[in-house]
Amino acid sequence: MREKESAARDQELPQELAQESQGRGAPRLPPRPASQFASPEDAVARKLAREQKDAQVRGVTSIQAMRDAIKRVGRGLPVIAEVPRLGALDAAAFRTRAAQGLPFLSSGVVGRWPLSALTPQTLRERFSHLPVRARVGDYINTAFAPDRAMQDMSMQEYLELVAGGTLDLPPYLGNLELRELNGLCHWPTYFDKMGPPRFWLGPAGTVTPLHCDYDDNIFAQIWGSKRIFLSPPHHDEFLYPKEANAILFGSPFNPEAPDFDRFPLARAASMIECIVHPADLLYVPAGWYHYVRALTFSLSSNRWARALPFALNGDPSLQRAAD
Ligand SMILES: O=C(O)CCC(=O)C(=O)O
Ligand SMILES: [Fe+2]
Repeated sequence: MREKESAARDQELPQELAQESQGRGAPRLPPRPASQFASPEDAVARKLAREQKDAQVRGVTSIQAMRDAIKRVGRGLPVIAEVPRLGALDAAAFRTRAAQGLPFLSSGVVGRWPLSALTPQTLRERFSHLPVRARVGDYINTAFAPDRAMQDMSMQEYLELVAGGTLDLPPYLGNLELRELNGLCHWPTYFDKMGPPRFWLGPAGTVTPLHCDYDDNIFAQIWGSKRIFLSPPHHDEFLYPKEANAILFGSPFNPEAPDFDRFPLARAASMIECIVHPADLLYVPAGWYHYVRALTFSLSSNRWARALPFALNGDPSLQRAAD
């Protein structure tokens, strides 16, 4: 069943993420955001409506209560210096482990996907016609702004654009739905309810700046490697977070080039570094901050749960009465 959740409930730049196949013919990209034309009252009403919908979908009383609970639980977590590596996990083993509230890597799942056996050349041969939307320009410092620069093009044009490899910060296909690739990935049913697969494609040097998503996340590294920094949810007090929407907070702190003059509190934040390699599956619990840089040409895909985070262990005080 295709869940009712569409582009409107997505995490990063909700309006522009999902590629809707509108009727027959080639899939088209959704329209760009029009939010900058809304009045302040409209913007507030929209934000409230979205927050209520987000809470309803996750079956929680409110997103704010869920965020607070995640941080409260975070304070009781053991401190970890590295992300543990586990083998393949069935759904029961995954859930038991995820309930500990800590990130972990698992191998033995992603490497079996047909997409893992393909190569970037396949994108040229079989998927060059796909419409894609690239993050362009200085997309780090504008990452969570609704009007950041994006460029629509075909997959072929994107691959040509980045083939030269001259830019410090290459254009990035981040957080796209590419439905044509879904059949090549066999996601385990770790979450009872999950959003559609998202794809992240680009050459070495693409960056997703520090942020946290308030949903549990399974992140599959398909081709290439990425460096990821992780920081626990309650360390937001050291990370100068800014709300992009109720379930997405961005931080201006760069763990790869720490500027402690500008962000002195960040000295107290723990930053756990991990490298994801092809065939790794990384579990990022809801509320954990993460910063991601591609070390090579890379393709990743992730899915966010749309449910009460595992770390909250079914906390009844957060559960919403049936609507
Ligand atoms: O791979 C990336 O660049 C970012 C991924 C991410 O932020 C996520 O999966 O939540
Ligand atoms: Fe994220």
